[in-house]
Amino acid sequence: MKKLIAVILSLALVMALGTTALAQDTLTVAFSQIGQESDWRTANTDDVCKAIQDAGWNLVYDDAQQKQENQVKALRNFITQGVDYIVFTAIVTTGWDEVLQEVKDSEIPLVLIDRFPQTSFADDSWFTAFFGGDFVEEGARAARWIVNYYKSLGRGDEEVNIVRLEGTTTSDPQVGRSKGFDDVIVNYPNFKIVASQTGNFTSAEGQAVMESFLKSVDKIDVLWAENDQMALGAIEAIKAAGLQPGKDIIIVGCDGVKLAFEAIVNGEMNCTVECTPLMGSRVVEVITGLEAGETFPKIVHPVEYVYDANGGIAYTDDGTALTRKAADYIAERLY
Ligand code: GZL
Ligand code: ZN
Repeated sequence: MKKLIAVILSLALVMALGTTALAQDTLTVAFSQIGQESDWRTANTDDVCKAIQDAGWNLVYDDAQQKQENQVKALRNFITQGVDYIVFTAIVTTGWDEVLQEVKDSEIPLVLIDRFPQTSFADDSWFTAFFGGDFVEEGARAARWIVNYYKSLGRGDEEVNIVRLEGTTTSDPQVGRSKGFDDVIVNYPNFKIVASQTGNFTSAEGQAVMESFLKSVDKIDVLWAENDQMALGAIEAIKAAGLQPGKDIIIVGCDGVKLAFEAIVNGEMNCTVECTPLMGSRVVEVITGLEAGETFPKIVHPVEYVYDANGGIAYTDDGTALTRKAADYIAERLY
């Protein structure tokens, strides 16, 4: 009889442990990342991966090295592995319908960050939540800053020639920032974009395209670079041409990375429009919430600012938000 009780007790124990072990079975979160093209991207990768690991979850990470086909492969691998969640930022806006239909069919929840993929799906049930910059607004802020900067110098009526370094062609930030900038600058006919070409968000390509602008454009007053990395490359080209970046050519970037703050503080750059890469806490918040059965607003943009040398330039369409002095915030810049 004693033996029988011992057997029943040990069975019950195994059952209990078994279920608790199952319940505590850690989540596996997969992250399809674009590549390593900029300081922004590196900061985004580090922040999201650290947050997932700090949450105690298993991380499955894939770096697509700037190739869309690698992201498609990664998404398919995630489905095969049966991960619990997929975190995804799309290198370009198009070409995702087929693989995102497969993700939808797998019923693995999709958490979108950073760059948004266009799809032809009938509704937005294919993703749980998006968190990332408002790229159209970021482009508009750059244009508003340029106009208001010249106005602050009493030079708002001058003929101002602008050259633009575009981001990765057809990526969400390139399409959005270009549109946002165009939609504002069109209201100021004396501010003209005289050349616009992609530098693919990298400093090397930004430098090369700026070299070609310097050879082909007679008078360049302003450079608008759709990310700071390209602006930093362009600064090298401007110096090599014997010109003073930040003075002979006004330079506006986007992201708000530390190297841009340093360039502004040392007078080689004039402004950067912030686009935060720090999305890890939001990813953990959404996944934790989804685990508890919560739902989330589909599109959420972080609060973002604009930084320049002296502060005080208006950059929102109602003119209420004013730029921050980069020197006052450089200490907290970790990326
Ligand atoms: C913006 C992000 C862009 C950054 C670039 O959210 O997708 O990609 O602006 C990065 O620096 O390469
Ligand atoms: Zn938006």
